[in-house]
Amino acid sequence: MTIAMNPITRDRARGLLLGLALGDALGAPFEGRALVSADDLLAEERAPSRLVHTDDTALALVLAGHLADHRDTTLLDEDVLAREFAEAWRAEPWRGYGEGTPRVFGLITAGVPWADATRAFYQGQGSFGNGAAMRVAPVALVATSLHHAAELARRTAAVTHAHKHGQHGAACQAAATYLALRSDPARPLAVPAFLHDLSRVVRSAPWHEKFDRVAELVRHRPDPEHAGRALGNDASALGSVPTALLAFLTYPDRADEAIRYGVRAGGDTDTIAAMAGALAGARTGAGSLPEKWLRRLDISGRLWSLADHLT
Ligand code: R7I
Ligand code: MG
Ligand code: MG
Repeated sequence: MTIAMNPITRDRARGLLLGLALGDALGAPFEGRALVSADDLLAEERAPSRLVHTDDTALALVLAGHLADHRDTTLLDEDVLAREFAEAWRAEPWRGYGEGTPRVFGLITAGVPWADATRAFYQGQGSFGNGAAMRVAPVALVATSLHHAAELARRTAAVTHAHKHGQHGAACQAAATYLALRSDPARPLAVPAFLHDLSRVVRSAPWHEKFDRVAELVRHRPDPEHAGRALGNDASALGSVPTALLAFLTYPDRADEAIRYGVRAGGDTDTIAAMAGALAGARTGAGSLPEKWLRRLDISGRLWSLADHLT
């Protein structure tokens, strides 16, 4: 047991949500590109246009709002949460949703219970996509323990992702965010202990193999293209959550660099950078995020006030 129980400050809660949204919005223009050069990313960083968030942030906002609404009661009401996710998609279907989740949302909107809707695709097993992991970070703000973070995450995942790896992905990202949020920023992050703690709540051989690979890669500090190839950069949970973890563990004290690393890993760039940004922002706080990025972000104000509601 290595968890430092530092208090959650408002700055770190804001950093979690804003880091997620910045990673999403900076990564979005490159989603699906195998390679993202440093020059291409720099051009995007310097552009004057608004940074526009996608489904990753839109659904994280829904979840954060849901947790704030249920803070003093049940924390989660899965039936309500499923409907709230589906409503967000119906209101803004153009926000870059993948192919599978909108089909689930369509069934939920038509009145099909989420437990049936999520199994209607992928041969009854449900999705192992990263869509539950990308939006899950806010649960770390209300979880009372590492196990609680993982358990809450699995419950939020189940309303869209029935497959065990979709749920492991959410548990991994939520538990990692919990650890990042509670870590002592005045001390270097202890990577082996961090990964050991994650392996206690994500009990699955393929995930443990990924954690071992992350431990090795952190030591060698590969460039992000190599990391994307070595660990994965697709839209599956197992093929993207560990890569975001590597981005954070490579730059635990530099949220901007963790986000850049996530984008430059290629593939599912918005989602990998969103997850890396949530982790790093939770450790370093909103004060560490580049001002010039925050000024361009389309929904800074809402994220800011939700973070304050949740702390
Ligand atoms: O998980 P999900 O919401 O996707 C999130 C992604 C992020 O990149 C967002 O930024 C947005 O672009 O979408 O949506 P799903 O469609 O359920 O899963 C994502 C992808 O994982 C799918 O398009 C499939 O390619 C793959 N996938 C599967 N493939 C085969 N068999 C997920 N589950 C399966 C499966 O069981
Ligand atoms: Mg997206
Ligand atoms: Mg994506």
